[in-house]
Amino acid sequence: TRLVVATHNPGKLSEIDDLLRPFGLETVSAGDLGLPEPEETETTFEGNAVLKARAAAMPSGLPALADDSGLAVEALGGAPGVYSARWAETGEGRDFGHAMEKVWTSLDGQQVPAPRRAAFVCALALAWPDGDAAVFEGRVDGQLVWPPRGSRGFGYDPMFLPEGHSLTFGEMNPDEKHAISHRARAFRKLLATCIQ
Ligand code: ITT
Repeated sequence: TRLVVATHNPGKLSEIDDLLRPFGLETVSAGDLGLPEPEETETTFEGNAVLKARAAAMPSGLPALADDSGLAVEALGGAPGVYSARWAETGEGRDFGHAMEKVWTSLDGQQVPAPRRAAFVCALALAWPDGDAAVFEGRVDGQLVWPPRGSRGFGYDPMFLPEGHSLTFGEMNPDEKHAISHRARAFRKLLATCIQ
């Protein structure tokens, strides 16, 4: 049976494909099936992940995996959080140079001991055609750096320095990122539960 990977984000899709590769599953993207993108109306990563997985599994009749993720900055009370993609919206699509600058400038004048602490969070949801779903969360803690460094990865990767490392996610190759990323951690939890 095929698994729908319910994301329209090419950076995520490529990472999820890497994580799934060892299992030899046949996958198809939501975009290739012509499935519409649901509106992300929930206020939590888990809620949006389940919403997106169900919106792909129920109409397609196939199991579906969805990812809702984002950057949570401690000094910003967890923002941009579930709005991470929306912080990048400009009139003409997404611009993460602009989003990273917005995060950095929002920290100006913040009177907290460690204003640059942040985490990436990822909720992965697996849904079945009948609407049943399971969701798993992974996170990686780190610090924000300015200016951004590196051109690999996607989204906010160039400004995120994972704890205990000297390269930002934007400077790491995919395997280095998978060894510690929020997405890979959520994926390992999903595997531990779903594949016995
Ligand atoms: P789908 O809903 O179609 O999957 P999306 O990009 O709209 O794609 P989200 O609503 O989950 O997905 O937005 C998450 C945003 O958080 C994403 O656009 C990135 O900017 C950021 N993000 C998530 N994981 C990231 C990672 O590993 N590295 C850098 N940025 C990441």
